[in-house]
Amino acid sequence: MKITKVEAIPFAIPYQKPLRFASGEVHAAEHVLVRVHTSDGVVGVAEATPRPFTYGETQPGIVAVIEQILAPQLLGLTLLQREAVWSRLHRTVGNPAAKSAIDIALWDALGRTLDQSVNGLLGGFTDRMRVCHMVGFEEPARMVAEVERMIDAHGIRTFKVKVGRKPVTLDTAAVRALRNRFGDEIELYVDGNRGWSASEALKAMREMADLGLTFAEELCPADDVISRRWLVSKLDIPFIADESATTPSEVTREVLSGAATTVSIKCARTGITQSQRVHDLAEGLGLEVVMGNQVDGQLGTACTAAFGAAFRLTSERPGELSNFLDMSDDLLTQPLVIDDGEFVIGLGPGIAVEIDEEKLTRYRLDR
Ligand code: MUC
Ligand code: MG
Repeated sequence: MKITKVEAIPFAIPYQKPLRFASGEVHAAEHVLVRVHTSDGVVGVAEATPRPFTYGETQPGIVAVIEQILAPQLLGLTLLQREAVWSRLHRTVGNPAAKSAIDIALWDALGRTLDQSVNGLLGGFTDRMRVCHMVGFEEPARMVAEVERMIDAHGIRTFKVKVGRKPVTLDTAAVRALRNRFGDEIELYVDGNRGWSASEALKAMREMADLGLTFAEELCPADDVISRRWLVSKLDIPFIADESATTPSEVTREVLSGAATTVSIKCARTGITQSQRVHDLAEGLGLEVVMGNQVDGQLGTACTAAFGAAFRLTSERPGELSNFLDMSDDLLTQPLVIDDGEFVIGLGPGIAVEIDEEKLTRYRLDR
């Protein structure tokens, strides 16, 4: 079970439809496939998603930090030494996506070695997750059409709508159009990706007070410390911390200071090991959680679903598991399926998905 090699392979797959939100936009999955090899000949896989507008990481940067700094420190450790792995990864600050992909690939390799699913190793609560789809910035009519497509084609009934544009009426009109068209048939919540000031956010939320939103996520900058607490104290729905709570200690700080009441757990930035800690912390503090999405491809989504379904708390809410549907292709031998609004996770070894080597050859950027 000793780690013998860690590969970082950049690849690019275009989106059929870009996702636009307040902090940036994604037109192609310019991700990094991480493969951890062991002395038993097992290979664990994971996907790192560079999100420079959130964490400062880029695709070449992720490849470089893995090849030059992170991987050499892990060689010779075993798959069971995850605490030692994280203490070595923590010698380098930042780089959450690079570190998380290594951690996920280790878990995948461990599952394959033991012939057990990662879902089962973590908790095995259920084998399915209800799905929430993220709707990016468009004209209201196009956002309505996208929701209609997701309901008709996949039975999805929960939608996270991106907000944070100025003037706020651009977004409030879009959310209202969705509620008017679909009524109580759908659940809606909003994510501002830090786009508004606290006062703009409050104005927008008051304009949408009659729309039955479940949550508001990251509406204004976390660094606006007092304004943000003021905003959260004025809202009558839970406030999800996403970019402001990317580690267990940030979760503690945000929640205990009154700057958030709910947490987004993203395996893409806390891997499996640290996501488990965020989960345990949230459970101990009595918080609702949402399994979030870093605009992941199918490999990242399969990991999020395996993790989310492993625990009661994380499987209670629909997970954000569907934005890979907008990609033109992916790397897996068997595409993931969302049917009747549900994602049924594989219970094969590891994360229970396989990389299609021909597709990897087609999309990799390093050969
Ligand atoms: C989200 O919840 O904010 C979009 C950008 C990003 O970093 O994460 C996604 C979704
Ligand atoms: Mg968010």
